[in-house]
Amino acid sequence: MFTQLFTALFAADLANDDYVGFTFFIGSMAMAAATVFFFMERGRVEGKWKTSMLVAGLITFIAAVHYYYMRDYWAATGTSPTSLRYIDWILTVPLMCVEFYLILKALGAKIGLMWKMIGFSVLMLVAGYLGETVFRDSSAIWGAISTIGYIGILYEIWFGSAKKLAASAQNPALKKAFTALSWFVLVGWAIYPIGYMAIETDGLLRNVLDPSSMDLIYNIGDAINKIGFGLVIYGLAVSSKEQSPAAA
Ligand SMILES: *C/C=C(C)/C=C/C=C(C)/C=C/C1=C(C)CCCC1(C)C
Repeated sequence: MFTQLFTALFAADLANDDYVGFTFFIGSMAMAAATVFFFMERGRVEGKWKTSMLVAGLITFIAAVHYYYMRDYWAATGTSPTSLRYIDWILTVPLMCVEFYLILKALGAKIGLMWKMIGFSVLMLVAGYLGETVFRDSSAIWGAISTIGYIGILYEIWFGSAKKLAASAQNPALKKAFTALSWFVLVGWAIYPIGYMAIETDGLLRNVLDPSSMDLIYNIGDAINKIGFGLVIYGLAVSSKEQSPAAA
């Protein structure tokens, strides 16, 4: 009975030297734990931060479910779960753009800013997916197209209207959180193109990186970015409570 239950729940098999597999298992558990945390803590924060906390929890929840499946896929095939990976990203990366909008909304951010950032993220991910699947032999070109979307998001938060709105904020905690999130996008997200460059046909780092390091790099990136992002928002939500309400 117990063994049957165990096999049903943990059908995936993990070899002792499968380090990429380790990160799939750790990733699925870490995302699940973070989801519980963000949903539970949501009840503790001030009303205006509840939506941001909900979205932070949704991001890790969507990732937790995909990691559960990616983990099994990797364990069964030893190959990249590319489609599951990009389905996860096409849902979670736009939600991270929504987080920027939610933080800046009280400062007068327009909904167009959110859609612009989402548009850039879709370009980034669709091009990346095509480079990893249909047009793998010309992955470098698709990687370059994808980078245009990435730079679009970077421009918006480091120099564009998002940056200007954040600079106008009175709340120092909000400014700090915005800067932290911007660093996540600049440094944390830059991890992904490095993984992509492991593609064996024409990846720029194919002579340095083993093809399997792509999943290792993506998994580390996801844990840092999705959980870290949520924690910054949580920190902002909690710190605002400690200040006088007028300071927001
Ligand atoms: C939670 C998932 C996140 C934050 C995923 C982010 C993914 C990227 C920033 C991917 C970027 C890519 C490029 C900039 C060029 C090469 C192709 C990609 C899709 C790996």
